[in-house]
Amino acid sequence: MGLFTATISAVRKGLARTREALAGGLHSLLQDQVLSDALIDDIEDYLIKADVGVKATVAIIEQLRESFAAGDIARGEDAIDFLKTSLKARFTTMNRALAVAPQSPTVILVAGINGSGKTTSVAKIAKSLRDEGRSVLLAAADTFRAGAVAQLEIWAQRLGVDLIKGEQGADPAAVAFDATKAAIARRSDVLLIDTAGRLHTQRNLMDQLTKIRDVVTRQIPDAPHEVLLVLDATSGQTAIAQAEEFKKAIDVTGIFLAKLDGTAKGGIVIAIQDTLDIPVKLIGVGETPEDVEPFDPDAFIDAMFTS
Ligand SMILES: Nc1nc2c(ncn2[C@@H]2O[C@H](COP(=O)(O)OP(=O)(O)OP(=O)(O)O)[C@@H](O)[C@H]2O)c(=O)[nH]1
Ligand SMILES: [Mg+2]
Repeated sequence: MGLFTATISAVRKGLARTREALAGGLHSLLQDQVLSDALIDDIEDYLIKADVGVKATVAIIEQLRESFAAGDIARGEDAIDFLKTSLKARFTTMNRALAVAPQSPTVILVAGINGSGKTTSVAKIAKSLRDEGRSVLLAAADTFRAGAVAQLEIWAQRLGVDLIKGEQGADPAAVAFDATKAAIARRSDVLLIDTAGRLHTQRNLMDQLTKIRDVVTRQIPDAPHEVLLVLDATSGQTAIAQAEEFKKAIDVTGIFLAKLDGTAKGGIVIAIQDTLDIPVKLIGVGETPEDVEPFDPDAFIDAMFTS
């Protein structure tokens, strides 16, 4: 059984801003209109503004122009259906389920730049897994930022899950080591490791991340089973550049795209699909632990366009 089998659909609420800007804008532009080259130019602008990315936009607009020229599409409204179908078609089949270890614990390492939403995302994953009846252990391996351990500790208390921590300034790899040992001893189903925010330019901090991974692997050879990179959807195309850099340091297995509710540029999911060969696995659509959804491309595109 995969993780995250039972979550409440929050994606529509989370995409409200994107839907308003993209679908709302396109709808007023195209409703009761006969399609034209000028309107197709405007559609192109909307896709770029929604952060769909140049690659997808150029390809889709080219197809749209061809279909328009061939007389296959004539009405403005039909162009929206065309966009939905073309956007959905860009998502190749990728395994978007969280990895599950053949033998517990499943270890999930969470990384990303400062403030991207890591700790909140850890709380969200912990809650969903706990609600599915799994035992969850948290590791507060952000010993760098003052208050970081306390922040995760509060989530642990609220959610009723156990936490392994070190003192502020302690070696985060030592915390990860202790937590892995504890997860094995306690027969936890899942160990979630929260880490400090870091930039790829901070060499020592990037090395620290690989050190955290290595101490886990030393105890459980096939772990971490998942390295989730938390990206902030509001940071737009720079999120993609960050992912490229993290990939160089550590084998990122999935993306948790946080803060989709805070942006009208939800099209970033398509740009990620087009440029990175890392699947978006989960999306964050708010600040509470309930605000998480497994990423489903078709449902996502529908939510982007359906009012
Ligand atoms: N609207 C919204 N806010 C979010 C989401 N995820 C996280 N946040 C907010 O983003 C801010 C930063 O979140 P954290 O979880 O502390 O981020 P972090 O990556 O752990 O930060 P550092 O540990 O300082 O690097 C907080 O105010 C969160 O409530 C989301 O999906 N939607
Ligand atoms: Mg944090």
